[in-house]
Amino acid sequence: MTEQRCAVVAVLGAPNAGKSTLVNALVGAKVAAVTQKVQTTRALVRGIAMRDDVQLVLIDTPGVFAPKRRLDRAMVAAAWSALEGADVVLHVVDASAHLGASKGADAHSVEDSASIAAKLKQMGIVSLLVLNKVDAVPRPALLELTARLVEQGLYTDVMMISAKRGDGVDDVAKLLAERAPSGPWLFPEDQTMDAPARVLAAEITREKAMLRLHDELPYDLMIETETWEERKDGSAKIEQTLYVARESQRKIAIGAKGQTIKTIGELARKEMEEAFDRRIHLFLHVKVREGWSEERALYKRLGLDYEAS
Ligand SMILES: Nc1nc2c(ncn2[C@@H]2O[C@H](COP(=O)(O)OP(=O)(O)OP(=O)(O)O)[C@@H](O)[C@H]2O)c(=O)[nH]1
Ligand SMILES: [Mg+2]
Repeated sequence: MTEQRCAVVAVLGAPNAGKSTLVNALVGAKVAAVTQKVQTTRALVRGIAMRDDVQLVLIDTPGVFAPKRRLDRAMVAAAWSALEGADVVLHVVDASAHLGASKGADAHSVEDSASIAAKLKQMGIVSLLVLNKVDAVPRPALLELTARLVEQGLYTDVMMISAKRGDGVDDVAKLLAERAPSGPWLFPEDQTMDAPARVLAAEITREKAMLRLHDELPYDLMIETETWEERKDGSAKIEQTLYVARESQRKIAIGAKGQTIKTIGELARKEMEEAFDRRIHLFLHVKVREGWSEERALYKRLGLDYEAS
């Protein structure tokens, strides 16, 4: 038998760069929530992929940005902690943000991305540059941007991809497999993620809730899977609570005649049935929990450091 090879890959980048989209595409299954809002990913998510008999353990991280609140600080600290034990670092950069940088969110993305590059340099870490969202960028501008980023001398390789369309994703997998050191696989061959099913179930619902409620309460949502009951017919009954910070938000989340929460629940249930390959009975409750983002226990559950500075 030939020696096994395995690469632990840290996927770093500014918020909204497309890190989770890329990890899902590499794994070939949904392991991480994706939305058009920044700060979707809150803790480290591991996706596992096999390529040419090489195991790729992809660590999706929260976007790195200048943190203000406690939760922000813990998320950014978690992102950097992904470097510990990583064999390869991917720096995912949103090419379309760099070319539209006059707008607010895009300007943030460029700044955050530059500070990631600076910190990697300071730490003496070389990474692979993944220029994402090339589907949204004209070719000449893309080449000019690439030249500018490569000039910094921080990257061993540059890949231009569209994680959303899947363009170039296989090239990323191939390169990662080539760079993988010898070492035993860390997970069984057929496993695609290491989070328990109830965590994935909560992430699925949070994604649907964020997509539905993004104008009203993008960041003030937390979902917990309270119960998971196996039924004799092979289906599962899942009860989840969607926590919001204020009573006014609870009304928004429920919507007129309960229509909003019903829609969120239907979308989440459909995706769970696909993810878990079985029938799901989903029950969603909405509760107010003031100051949940300051609760110590929550950080522990998400694997975040409450005291992160
Ligand atoms: N046009 C285009 N959009 C993309 C591409 N990849 C991702 N997106 C979109 O960019 C947005 C952010 O994607 P995510 O994968 O959630 O980004 P992220 O880096 O994980 O974001 P955070 O977890 O918030 O840090 C979503 O609306 C995606 O659909 C791409 O290749 N092209
Ligand atoms: Mg993400």
